[in-house]
Amino acid sequence: MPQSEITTLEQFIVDQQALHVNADGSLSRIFRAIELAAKIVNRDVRKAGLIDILGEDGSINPHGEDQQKLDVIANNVFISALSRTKEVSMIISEENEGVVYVEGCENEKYIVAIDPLDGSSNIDVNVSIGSIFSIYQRSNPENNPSIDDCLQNGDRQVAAGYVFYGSSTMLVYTTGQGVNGFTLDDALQEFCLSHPQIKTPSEGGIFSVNEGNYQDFPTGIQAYIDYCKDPDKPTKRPYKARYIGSMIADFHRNLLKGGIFMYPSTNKSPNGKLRLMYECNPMAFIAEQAGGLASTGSMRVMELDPTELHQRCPLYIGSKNMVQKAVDMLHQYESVLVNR
Ligand code: P6P
Repeated sequence: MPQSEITTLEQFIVDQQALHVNADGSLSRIFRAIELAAKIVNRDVRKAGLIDILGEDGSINPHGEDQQKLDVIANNVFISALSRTKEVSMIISEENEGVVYVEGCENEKYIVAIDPLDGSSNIDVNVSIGSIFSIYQRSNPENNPSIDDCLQNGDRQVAAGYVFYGSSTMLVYTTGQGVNGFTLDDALQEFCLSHPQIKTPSEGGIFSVNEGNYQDFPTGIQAYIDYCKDPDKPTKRPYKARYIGSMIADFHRNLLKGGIFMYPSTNKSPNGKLRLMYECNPMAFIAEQAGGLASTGSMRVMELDPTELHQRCPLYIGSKNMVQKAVDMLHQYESVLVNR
């Protein structure tokens, strides 16, 4: 790409800010902080095998899960970078039980929800992982900050995105004006616009689900998985089964090529496994902005009003016709776990 055609994330942020006459630069400062954190985490992820940061940290996260060392490093990096912007009053993180109140920023207007390193169980086996973020404005910044400010549904997000530490490192995000992808040029250490205005195909040939849980899925989802596997030339089935065990990797491939990612409810996890505030909502914002769908099976993910910081919800996300088909079959069989 000729040098003159490179658009860096920094320039893109400046250009986007210029489009909003009332923009005061505070959201831009948050994006710059996320960019810096992404570069630091990328550096550590890329050398994880060379220095002693692989494996478990020995501590337990709020959900009773063993924390990987890189989980802790990534969490500290993102919280530090966001706090230093002086634009963020509260941070919600998968790695922190409660709200992180940023000292001296009680009356700042932004809240950021993060999964600092999603898929961390894959770190030690060199499988792609990622960081996810979701940004809200406080409904009442003049009031004392509280958890109530944080419990907003996904339709109220002002921005959302993910950093994908894959064969290349990408930052993909939306502010509601479409979805743009930036690839990190290692030599320049700049995220450069590589995927402008991403649109996801309405149909796809990939389904992503942990079939190890098949017996425990709602009947309608079992039927949809069987449908994906049934040979049918006109609809180009059987679809390809692709499941990496790292949502960002599965989501990103399906976003570009077309496909559906599912994490249904099961007996063991009646609300699925994935977290609403910092996994499902940000990915749903991106999916819908790219022309796809994101459903809990009962409603659009972004309509679900949160009641807890770390609540889970079932997730069906990706190409709109595939998601619609899966949800239709779920309802058609009318078999929710509670009635089985
Ligand atoms: P399972 C990683 O832990 C994660 O949160 C997602 O990134 C991934 O898609 C999912 O869990 C994998 O869960 O139960 O299939 O191993």
